[in-house]
Amino acid sequence: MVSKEKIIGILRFMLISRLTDEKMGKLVRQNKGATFQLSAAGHEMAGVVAAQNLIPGKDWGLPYYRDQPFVVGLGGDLVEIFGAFLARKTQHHSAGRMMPGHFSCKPLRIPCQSSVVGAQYLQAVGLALSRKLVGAADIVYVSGGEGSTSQGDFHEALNFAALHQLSVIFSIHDNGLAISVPVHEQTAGGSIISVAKGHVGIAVFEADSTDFISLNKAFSEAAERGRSGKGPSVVVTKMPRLAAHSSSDDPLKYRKKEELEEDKAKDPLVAMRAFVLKSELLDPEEIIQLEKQCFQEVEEAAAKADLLPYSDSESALDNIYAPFSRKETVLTPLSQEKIVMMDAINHALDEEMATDPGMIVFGEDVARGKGGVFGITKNLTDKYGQWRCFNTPLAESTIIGVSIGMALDGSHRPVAEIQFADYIWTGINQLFNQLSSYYYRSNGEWNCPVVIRMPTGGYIQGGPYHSQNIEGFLSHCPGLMIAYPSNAADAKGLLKWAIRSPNPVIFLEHKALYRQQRFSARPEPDADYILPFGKAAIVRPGTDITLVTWGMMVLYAVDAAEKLAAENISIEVLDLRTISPLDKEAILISVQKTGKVLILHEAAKTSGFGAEIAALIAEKAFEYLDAPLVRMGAEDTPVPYSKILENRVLPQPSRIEAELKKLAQY
Ligand SMILES: Cc1ncc(C[n+]2csc(CCOP(=O)(O)OP(=O)(O)O)c2C)c(N)n1
Ligand SMILES: [Mg+2]
Repeated sequence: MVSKEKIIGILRFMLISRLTDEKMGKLVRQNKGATFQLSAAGHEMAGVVAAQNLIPGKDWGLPYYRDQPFVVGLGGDLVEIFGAFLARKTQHHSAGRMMPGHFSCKPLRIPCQSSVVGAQYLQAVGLALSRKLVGAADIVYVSGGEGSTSQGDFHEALNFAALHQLSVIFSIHDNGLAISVPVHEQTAGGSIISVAKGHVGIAVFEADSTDFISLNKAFSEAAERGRSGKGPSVVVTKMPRLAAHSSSDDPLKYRKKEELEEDKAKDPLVAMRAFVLKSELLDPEEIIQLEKQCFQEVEEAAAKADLLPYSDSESALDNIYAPFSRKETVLTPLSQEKIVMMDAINHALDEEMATDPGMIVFGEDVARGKGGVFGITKNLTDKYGQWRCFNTPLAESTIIGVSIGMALDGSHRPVAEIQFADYIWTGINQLFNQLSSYYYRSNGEWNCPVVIRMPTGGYIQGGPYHSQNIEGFLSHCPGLMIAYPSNAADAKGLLKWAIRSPNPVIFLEHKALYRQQRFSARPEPDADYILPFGKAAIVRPGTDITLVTWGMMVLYAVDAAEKLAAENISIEVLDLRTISPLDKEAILISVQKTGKVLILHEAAKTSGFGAEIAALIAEKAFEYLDAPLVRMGAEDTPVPYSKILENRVLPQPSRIEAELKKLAQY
């Protein structure tokens, strides 16, 4: 039985959310400090009832942009909600970085939500796995509209939740429309229910937001399942969307007036009022009094929010990265014996797992004796247990989305593997649109210490899909740090820095260097060695030409420099080691000394990261140049399989030497 107070409380929260929406709508129409609104009118009952079945500050919520009622029902501060709506300097909800309706509140365990429809589901299941692994009895609530269930991420999340029997409640708000698209053009059979029911171990509840009893029963049963570790639930609730999709939308362009009128009969607030009256919990006069109180509360919150200051403009540059500084430690080799890069990486993982019980490794095929297709994570499962190094489904979006979720509660440090950099693309939304900006868009409230390792690069006859170099794409995404080591010692030191960093890091590992003996094998640094990002290495000092490069090309660069030294051409080889942060200073100092530059990378030349370096030199060291900048990269084609074709496309030592000679003679 639900108590009288609880039911009245639910009506009260529903009223507050509705009146908040009405007030916000007015502020937009009157152009009073707000330009955009996503009204939740019609969605109140599902959000509030769900919240009322959870424990604020203990359970987790990932409510989508039309789930303000959930945040209100959980006890979200109204002044903060209005403040965020007015883009003010609030403590939570991003202080004006995110559009209205994108919630973030650490004390309420609401991680910062994005605008990307459907991206929240995989983060929710990752978070639920993290909570399960630490033995917490928390529930993770995640909501989305029926349109969002068309996203692949939704289906990947259902699979992952079912696979690991996670304590997640998926609340689907079925208002029958995704902006203008009716559900019968969205989902076969007009509902996602049968798909959800097809998953083993997921409980599916159908509810209607005009029926408090059934809706509350659904959420209380779902919560009970979650609390007792019985597994995930999907609650699909029918509800009307009583307002436009947003304040920029006009429903009359795609709906008839009569339909809009009909929706009013399904208003959950009307239904809840009627329920409270019928149950004789309040009389009509008491309801009017309650409405008046709520109206007053909303007006006062809006007025208080209007007094909040705006964030100052310079703060737009704050919180791109979480602060972190670790000095380089002295490189003490364990012995003079050299190890190859793949072993150095394995040892870095092993040593960090030994010292940090929260560090976990996962990806495709990474577990047990296989240890990934390159064997980098070999035997970590046997050594540290099945949950410290585990296989994921074959789904890159899952890998990255789950990494985010697992990092959010601070109890885990995910180090995920993407089998080949070429396959990051199916996870790129989680990487570019979610992980990279979490810290920034939440104004530093949430950080995601995730490392994503990716074997990368060509020269192994991997064809178009096992040869890609993607650092240029990655470098265009603020919030990510990117390493691309050329040798075993650097790889070990950089990876250890990456794992300890509070920021998302991409760790690119060249496949052709994994076992490379002549150049990349090095004496192994001891377990304390840490190499901070952003510090290029002068691999070979020189005076005539600066050769800026990274990854596998460092090897070719050093070879070429050695050859040309015999012809009295002195080349300084600079190994960037990390793409982001970029050691601009080292580049400029070297160019100022030599006056000539070759920028060499393995990725296709056009829009490669070399273009950025060329621009840097042109901007900052133009007057030191004695010759035009030279850039060299692969041809602007995919990388073909046949060795003859691959050789033609990827940079070759003979061509590098020829370019350097030409430059020397200029
Ligand atoms: C991945 C993605 N594609 C498109 C959009 C633009 N968009 C925002 S809301 C929306 C409709 C979502 O409908 P639904 O999931 O049913 O939620 P509702 O708005 O009806 O509550 C679309 C297409 C987006 N934000 N994200
Ligand atoms: Mg919808």
